[in-house]
Amino acid sequence: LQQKGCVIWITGLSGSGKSTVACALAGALHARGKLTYILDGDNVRHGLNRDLTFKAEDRAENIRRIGEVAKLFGDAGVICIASVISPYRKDREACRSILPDGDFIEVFMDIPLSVCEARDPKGLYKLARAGKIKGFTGIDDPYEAPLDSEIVLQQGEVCPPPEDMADKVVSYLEAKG
Ligand code: GGZ
Repeated sequence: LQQKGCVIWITGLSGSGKSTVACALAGALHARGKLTYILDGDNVRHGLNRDLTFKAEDRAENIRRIGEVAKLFGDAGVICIASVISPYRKDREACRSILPDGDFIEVFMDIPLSVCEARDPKGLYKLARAGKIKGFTGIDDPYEAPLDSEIVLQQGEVCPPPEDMADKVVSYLEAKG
């Protein structure tokens, strides 16, 4: 396998498009003959992390485990794409710190809360506003936006196709060799 592993860490609010961009990115990398694996917060929480809640300590443990698993994939030469809210800066930085320099590439889905809430693909914001979900990120729980991500993905009036967002990540990886 002529491929160096790394971790692409996609952070952002619920409904910001992390999973969609992760899938588009995996597709774009597959088309270039690269082996990838997606660790999606929502999915991992059904298996490996099913013992964890959404309180801060459990979110930290969720991120720590996903970071360690992502590192194992990276060691195996896989491009591991983690798509998790990961709301706390220190938890994300802890994941960065266990990887060799340059192997942790943070992608910030810089989408305003108002846009994520208007999309509300699973109706979770509505439930959070109604007080039926407590501690929902962006509503009554914090999201600490990254200050110096390798890549920031934004949208203007209209949301760019996920493939275009994924291409920005691919261009970054190509530029870094
Ligand atoms: C945030 C929540 C919550 C609370 C359930 N806060 O958009 P989704 O639905 O499909 O993905 C979200 C997922 C977040 O899991 P993560 O493992 O990525 O979160 S973290 O990194 O903060 O540990 C959302 C759903 O779970 N969800 N309750 N209270 N998101």
